[in-house]
Amino acid sequence: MPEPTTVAFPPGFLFGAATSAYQIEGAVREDGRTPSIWDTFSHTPDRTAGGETGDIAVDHYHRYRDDVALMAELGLNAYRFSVSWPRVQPTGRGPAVQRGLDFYRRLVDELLARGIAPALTLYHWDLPQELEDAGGWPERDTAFRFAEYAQLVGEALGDRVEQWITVNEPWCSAFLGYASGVHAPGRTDPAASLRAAHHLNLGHGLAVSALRAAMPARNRIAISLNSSVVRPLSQDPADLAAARRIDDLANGVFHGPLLHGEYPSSLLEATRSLTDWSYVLDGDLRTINAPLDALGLNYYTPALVSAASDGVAGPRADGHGSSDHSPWPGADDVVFHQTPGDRTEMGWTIDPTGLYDLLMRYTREAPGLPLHITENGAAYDDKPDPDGRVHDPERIAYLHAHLSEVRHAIADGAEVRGYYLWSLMDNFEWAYGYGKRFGAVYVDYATLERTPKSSARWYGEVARTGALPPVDARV
Ligand code: IFM
Repeated sequence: MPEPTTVAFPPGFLFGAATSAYQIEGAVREDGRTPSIWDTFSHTPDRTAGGETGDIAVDHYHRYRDDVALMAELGLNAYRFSVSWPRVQPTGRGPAVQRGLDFYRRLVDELLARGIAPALTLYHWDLPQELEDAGGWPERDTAFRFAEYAQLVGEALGDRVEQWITVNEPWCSAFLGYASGVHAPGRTDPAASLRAAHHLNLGHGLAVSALRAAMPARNRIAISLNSSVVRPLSQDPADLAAARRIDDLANGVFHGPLLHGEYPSSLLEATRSLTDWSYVLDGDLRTINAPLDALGLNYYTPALVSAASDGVAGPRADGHGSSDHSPWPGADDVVFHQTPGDRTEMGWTIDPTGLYDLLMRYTREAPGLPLHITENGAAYDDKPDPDGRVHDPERIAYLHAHLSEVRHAIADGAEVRGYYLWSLMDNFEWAYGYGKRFGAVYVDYATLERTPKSSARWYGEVARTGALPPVDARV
């Protein structure tokens, strides 16, 4: 019998971890930072589990040096983080606050000194509250405010950060924020959510040109989409049409204008009763369609859908929190089914083939565009053993299976350049509070002490060697 072999990744492949500002930084009132929509939302009764907030989070603002040292010790060669907009530009307008920028400059310098490539996300959901008070993402002006903020950060950090991501998961901002209301700002207005989606797209496009003007040409700009793999329950034409509708709302609404310069006509048709799309002004699609240097994909689980037999869907098993309001505008007659298979603590079915399918889809739709998996990971109910160690074999199995599919896609022609595990450490999981642990590093929330789980050591070894060990050697 042949010896089991390791599976090597291409030289220079980035093995990183990802976080976002509100989920880890804390220090919400320091150095001139003002509230974002997530501060307001999490401080509103009944919006987050147990009323938990990101006030302290995991105190990364004060512990960033130790966190970077830990990443280096583990062996990671890349780190994706986000900049808190209200820390840098508190009201969402006007000049930058130097102390806010200085924090990110110190963080980036620390990363570079340890050989870890920074990947900076400009918007991971923390809109300055003042901009929401002025109308938020459904308002066109927010897109222009975002481009101005992008320029400020580009000017300050463009000399040392080469990888830039404009917006993280605009789907969540638009549809969880403005349609189902399970995310900040908690509005439940389907028409507004579609306007928000367009203005997030426009903000991205305007930010791309602001960044290109402000930064050295070598820097690379991307966007991170939580593109869904949408599967029909059957080949029945009604189920295929349902899958198409959800695919338009999950994917087409973003990669249509971003990659092809137009919204899918089927999306415009299906949402006609909610909106006439008249806020898509001349030139917007050209702005949004600005060439990208890479595409970021965040993948967790596929969606399985069918048409409702009586035309009315029951409760949605779409994994996006519970709300009486759907995050799928104009698709109330689509049923979401639980995909069979093992699930993570989020209730999300584990299906690594979805990641392969997604990578191959983008390889077909955007040939030659480098792809980065900017998030992938799993929440488990991790607990320290009596000896203080945290063993998480399920997470190792999850990572192994997904990284194998990444390698499989590379072998089949996908230009994948990097993979970022979500998340570096346990943190504030939005409406779920601190109850869902996605970290490779365990955080004791009473002491804020960090303990690498066995998956962190395992993943560090993958990063160090650039290869996946044989499956049997994974735990
Ligand atoms: O924690 C989030 C992250 O902020 C965005 N993508 C999904 C993760 C897990 O839910």
